[in-house]
Amino acid sequence: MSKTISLTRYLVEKQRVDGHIPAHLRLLIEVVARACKRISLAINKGAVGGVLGSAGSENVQGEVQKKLDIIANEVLIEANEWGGHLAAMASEEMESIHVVPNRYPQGEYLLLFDPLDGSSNIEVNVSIGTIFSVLHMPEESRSVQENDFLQSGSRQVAAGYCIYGPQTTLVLTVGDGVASFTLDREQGSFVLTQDNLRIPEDTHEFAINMSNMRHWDAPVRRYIDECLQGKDGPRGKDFNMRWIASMVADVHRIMTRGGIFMYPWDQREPDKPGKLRLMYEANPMAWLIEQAGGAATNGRQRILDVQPQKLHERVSVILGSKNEVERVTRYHQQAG
Ligand code: AHM
Ligand code: MG
Repeated sequence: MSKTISLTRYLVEKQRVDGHIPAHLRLLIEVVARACKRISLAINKGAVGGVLGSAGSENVQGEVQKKLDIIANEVLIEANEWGGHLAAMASEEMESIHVVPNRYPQGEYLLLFDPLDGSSNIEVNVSIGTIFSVLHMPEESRSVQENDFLQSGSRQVAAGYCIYGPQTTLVLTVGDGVASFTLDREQGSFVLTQDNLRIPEDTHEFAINMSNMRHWDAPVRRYIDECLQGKDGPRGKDFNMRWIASMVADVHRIMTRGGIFMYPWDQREPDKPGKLRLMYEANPMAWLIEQAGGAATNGRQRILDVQPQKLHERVSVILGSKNEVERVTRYHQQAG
């Protein structure tokens, strides 16, 4: 009989055998995974569960909130606030941080999440996901404040995403590689289905919203132009394109078979560095991608080295197969 390894066992072994994660971090990750299971169930019910459609409100980014955005946010908060592992949480759907209420013990970790990424795909029954990032409270900090969250991505102690697609899959790093777990609905538990995920260094597949082409900066145009010229152009090979419009799904494809994903700065909003959020979208994805042998930059700098100034800060994102990301980054450097 083949041995199945549950997420619980994987994490216990990371704690006990490898000494890689403290007990509180293990429990925190388990609670996040449990919340993802609940979100997955709500998504599966769809129209039958009355969870589709708009909630009639806007989030801090001025985006219309869907019912499932709010449900997923509440599930994550309720699951995580009483366990004693966390000091506070931050979410794409909340303007300011959610401090763990006084009636519960305060822990030493900070949790950030995009509760439901790719919300534009909810109604059309296309893959969506949850993205999360865990930081340690700074030592000197007594009562937790928003400033405590403003740490670069290189300080993350755990990061992951859960994709709600044909399967529900949790992809996780605690800093020693990337593992992926598939939800076994009969057992109600996540089962290890791939360890040590590796992203091929080269690719012939890119993911970018081509409708924004006229707004891009020169280095991004140059890269895509060269890809589009195919095997008769400077790259000497044909490229394929995919764009799901759920970062989780696009990144998951890259985790599985390589590729490059870009949501770069563009001229539509010249004062904003990009569309995607640094702290709960780009940072966790960048760390996962690096841990799987890929690379992630904002065109000029490693995403994990960006020092955040604001909780909901945005960033230009270029990530995936190492050689392609390095090429786009080089084009930015050459452009000065
Ligand atoms: P969301 O967090 O509000 O869902 O927005 C983020 C999403 C990403 O998942 C995706 O890569 C991108 O927005 C798609 O944007 P666009 O619709 O401009 O192609
Ligand atoms: Mg998102």
